[in-house]
Amino acid sequence: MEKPFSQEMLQRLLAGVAFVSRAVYFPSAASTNDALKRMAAEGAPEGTLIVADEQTAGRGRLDRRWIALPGSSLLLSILFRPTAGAKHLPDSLCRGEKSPQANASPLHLTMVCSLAARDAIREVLGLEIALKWPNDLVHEGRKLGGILTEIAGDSEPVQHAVVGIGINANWDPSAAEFDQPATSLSNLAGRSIPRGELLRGIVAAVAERYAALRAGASPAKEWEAALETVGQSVTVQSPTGILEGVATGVDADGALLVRSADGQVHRVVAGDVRVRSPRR
Ligand code: BT5
Repeated sequence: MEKPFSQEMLQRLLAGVAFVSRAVYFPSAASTNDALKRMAAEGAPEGTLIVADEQTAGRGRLDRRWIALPGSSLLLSILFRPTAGAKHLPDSLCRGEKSPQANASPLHLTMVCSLAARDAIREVLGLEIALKWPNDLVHEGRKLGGILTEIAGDSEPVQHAVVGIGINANWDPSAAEFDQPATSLSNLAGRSIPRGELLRGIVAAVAERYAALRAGASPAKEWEAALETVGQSVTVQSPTGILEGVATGVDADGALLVRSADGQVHRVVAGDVRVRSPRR
């Protein structure tokens, strides 16, 4: 195992990233998302971050497990308060209008964080990865990371959201029995991954992309271009059932557009996607 993170190291790594209001290190946490959700409920400000070296109950969506070899992954959660700062606007200006903040749906935050991770992996390691709708970081069909976006309550615009990012850095998960093949950054790079440098790169990229989102720019088009899912024949398992078709793109809200054999285009907002045939 490589050198663990520490509180001092976090402080040093994240110094100068204006978005970060507080960064807290846990050698071990049940789940960084759960720990940050508790801090959020107690009033922690936007830009609070938790980083852990180990999770004893790391989670994916739908309470699936997120597995990580201690000390060899990036495990972090970031707190967003997309509506903070909009309070001073008089009701007359907000009523019926979509304020820029209202664009920060959970899926928009997933887009921001997954694109930021992709950018930092490119910049720090020179590796080109892809994204898979809605929340996976992948390389040639192998999953190397995932994003878990959770909001307080289920109302939009989002009051606060905790986004968890898990990335396989310096371990080999390829023999693990997950529901899709797995890989890691060290497998792809063939060398050890500087986790601290990557962490800083990801948080700095999140800060930049989140500022653009709050200014009203949707990341949906860029996200669509990064999704390996688009252009593929897919089977989508969603809360409303199973759908087969061709993924043709995403809309401005990030919903996946799937054209079924009868020509109808379906809008999918949540679910799991399996690619049935490689891109032609
Ligand atoms: C995800 O869920 O991919 C979101 C993962 C988010 C993890 C971070 S770590 C920091 C923060 N704190 C938490 O507690 N969670 C977040 P989902 O799309 O539901 O995928 C879960 C599935 O991925 C599992 O059912 C496994 O099949 C597979 N899986 C689990 N661990 C994996 C790993 N290390 N690498 C690749 N696949 C994995």
